[in-house]
Amino acid sequence: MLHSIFLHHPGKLRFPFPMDCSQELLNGASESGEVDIYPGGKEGEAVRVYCDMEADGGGWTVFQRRMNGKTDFYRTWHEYSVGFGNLSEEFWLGNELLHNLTSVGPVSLRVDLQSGNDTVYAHYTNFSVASEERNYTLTVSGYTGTAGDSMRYHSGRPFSTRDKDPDRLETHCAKSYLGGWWYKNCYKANLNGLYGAHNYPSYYWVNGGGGVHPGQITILLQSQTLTFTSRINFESAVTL
Ligand SMILES: [Ca+2]
Repeated sequence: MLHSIFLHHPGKLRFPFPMDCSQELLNGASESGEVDIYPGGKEGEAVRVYCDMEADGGGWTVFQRRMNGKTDFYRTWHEYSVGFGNLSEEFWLGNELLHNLTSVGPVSLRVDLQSGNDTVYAHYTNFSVASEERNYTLTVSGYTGTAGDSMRYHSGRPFSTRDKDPDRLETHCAKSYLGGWWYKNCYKANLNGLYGAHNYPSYYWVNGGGGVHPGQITILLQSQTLTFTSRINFESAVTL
């Protein structure tokens, strides 16, 4: 009872209009699920997202998930810009939102790859995506993890899709590898590529001489400045 009063009384919330899932974590939400966030502040529009409150301390805004291959990821520039799919299953939240979320301050990126019972991850302390005028160019650095650093190869690259290849000097990689991504020539990570095919063009994550084609992928974002453990304080407060 007290729990629900605490959660739903805006005056009690530290962030009544959370800008991302890390603020929602600080509001006391301790279970993963769908939440409205306000990336543009309280005057801006609400955006429905899925918050992961379990991985690495929680507070992660899930940006992409693939789990069953039901959603087509071979999409247009516009579709990647505004986002597509279903928050409870597979989706891409959208490049415009990705730019907005990563332009307010330091943001961490986490990629979780799962195949059967095997899971690996890649964590980056610095992640940002430029504006559409700059073709959503990727900046990523500061790797730690168990998956290998396959994203660094893509840092500095524009996004490209089946209908738009900002870098015309090289192969139209989005067409060759059936996804939308920050392709170079062409990839070491291809997390929006064709789902479930177990051969080279469909590797999601190239690591050394091999590749990973996992059954489940999630891409998570977190504001670096808001990685706290205050959830513990909240939990002790509501059990009074
Ligand atoms: Ca190209």
